[in-house]
Amino acid sequence: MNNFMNYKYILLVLILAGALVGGWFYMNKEKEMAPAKSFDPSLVTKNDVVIIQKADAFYPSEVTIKKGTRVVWINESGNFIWPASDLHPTHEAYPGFDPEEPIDMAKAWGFTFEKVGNWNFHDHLKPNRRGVVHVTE
Ligand SMILES: [Cu+2]
Repeated sequence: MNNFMNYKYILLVLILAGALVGGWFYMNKEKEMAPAKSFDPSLVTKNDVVIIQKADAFYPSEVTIKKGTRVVWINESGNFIWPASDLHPTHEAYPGFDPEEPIDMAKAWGFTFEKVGNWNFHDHLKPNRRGVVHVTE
């Protein structure tokens, strides 16, 4: 009887541990998949490379960064912006380089580039506004 109780107890602990580990992985995956939300421009750090989006264009529209650098778009356009990877409208050239929602006025949005390459981007709301991020090793 005692052995049987122990067996049930161990089984229960294993099930709970499995649920916890599974839940942890699930939550982490959710976090990874969710696009980073917009934030206040005061949270930009000195390690970020900043692109200001004004009403007519990105300033600058071309930046060169090292892999692992975050580029932050600050919205000074007086309207919503949506900086995202080419190709419009699917943004599949660099999956993840897409806030998946408009960025409000006077807000910022950042993306950390982990892949070396020349990543063209555009404003998803005004696709003729264009730029490029060159990412080097
Ligand atoms: Cu687009």
